[in-house]
Amino acid sequence: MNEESTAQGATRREFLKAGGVGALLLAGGGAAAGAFLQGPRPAAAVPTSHQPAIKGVVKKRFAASDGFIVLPNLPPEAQHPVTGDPALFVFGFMDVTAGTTNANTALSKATSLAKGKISNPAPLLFIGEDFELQVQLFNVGFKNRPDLTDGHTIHWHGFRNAIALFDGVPEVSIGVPAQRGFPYAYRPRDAGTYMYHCHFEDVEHVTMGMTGIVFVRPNQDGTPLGGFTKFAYNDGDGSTGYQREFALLLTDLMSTQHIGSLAVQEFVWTDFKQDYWQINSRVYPDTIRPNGPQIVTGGNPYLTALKASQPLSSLIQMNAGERGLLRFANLGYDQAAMKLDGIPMTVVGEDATLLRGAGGADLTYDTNTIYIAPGESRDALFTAPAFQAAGALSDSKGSYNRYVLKNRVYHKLTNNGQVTDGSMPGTIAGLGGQATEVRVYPAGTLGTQTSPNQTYVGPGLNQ
Ligand SMILES: [Cu+2]
Repeated sequence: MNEESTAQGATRREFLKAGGVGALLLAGGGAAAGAFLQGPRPAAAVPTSHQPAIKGVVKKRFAASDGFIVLPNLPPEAQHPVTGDPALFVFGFMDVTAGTTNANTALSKATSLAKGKISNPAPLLFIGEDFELQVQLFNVGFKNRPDLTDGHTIHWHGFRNAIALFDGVPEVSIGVPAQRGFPYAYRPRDAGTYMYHCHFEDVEHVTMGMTGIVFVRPNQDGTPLGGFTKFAYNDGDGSTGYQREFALLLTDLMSTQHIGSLAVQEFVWTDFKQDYWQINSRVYPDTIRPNGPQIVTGGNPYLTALKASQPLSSLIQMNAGERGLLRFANLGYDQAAMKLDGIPMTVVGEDATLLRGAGGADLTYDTNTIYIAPGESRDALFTAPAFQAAGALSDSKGSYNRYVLKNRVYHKLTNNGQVTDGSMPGTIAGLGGQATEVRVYPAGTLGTQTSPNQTYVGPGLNQ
């Protein structure tokens, strides 16, 4: 049965020819009207193409709470209340799936694991098309603001098929009160890059850090096409294929607002003026440090804190000749203009939609600057240029050519007005903020990517 079919075996075109919806109801007769009263219509009455089989279920448990992040050059008032170290108060989500296997004690376990200890951004989520994603959210309350009893939600931002109950807008669905849990379920039908965030008092909760990227892998994945086995979309020709993918969440914040929140100071939102612009909740040069578990602490309290609070690297490491997919999502409050100097990017998707027009017209475009408004996403492909030995730099992985990916707005390349001095090995003096690096190594240097944003650096970059 295809989309043109109905329960009665006649095609939709024939019904339209016979008089449209009125004729459909008449043709359906009493049985259809009765079904509405008695419950769901028989399965055969629904076109099968509208209800593809669920391929599997991905189960997660998330906690919502507060915590602290670290950034260079924080104002002196930004202190961790226990250690006194520089730290900025945030809200956020934490994946507690591994620690909360017993459903009966999950809330108390989530509380002990996450309360006051969450990280930013929210955990990176990805799922295959036609799988079901189940996220049990526990609102474990705030450790550092016990006077607040804010609810939290998960809003699946950009999904076409969200059910209102699971949409996370508390005014029209369900907010999760403190000390309660709620099971979210979602069946993604369309591949692409999306985002998710808390929608409870969302202006505050979003800038406080309750933001993350979720992407949906296409059904086409795993089928060799055009020399690739991984794809951004169901393109049918391999044109969105890639070897390595990188999720880049763009956000911004005003440190004074966070400091005031911890000190129980009301914030006047018309005064909002950012002093940090981040990628995956870090600023340059922290953006190029490896993923959290690999960062050597070395007794440095700042790096110890960074590893725990902002574990996701934005370093883009490529073998020469490979194709990379950049999954940009903007949940900041400004438009972002992300520029990759020296490598053209091809935008193949906007807002989780393959850029194809009527009749399959190719609407993709090449650019060196990608403009992304708040709440939007872009999927951009690029090919790592040939390795050039002349002028190459080196890190613990070997020799590489460096390209800079940065917001072209100059004042967003600072960390509260400061730039890095370049003393960290391999970093660019004079740069900060919403910037990261693409490092291109000779072909064959890096192994196959096994997880998004994978980093391949050893101790050399950890100092
Ligand atoms: Cu919230």
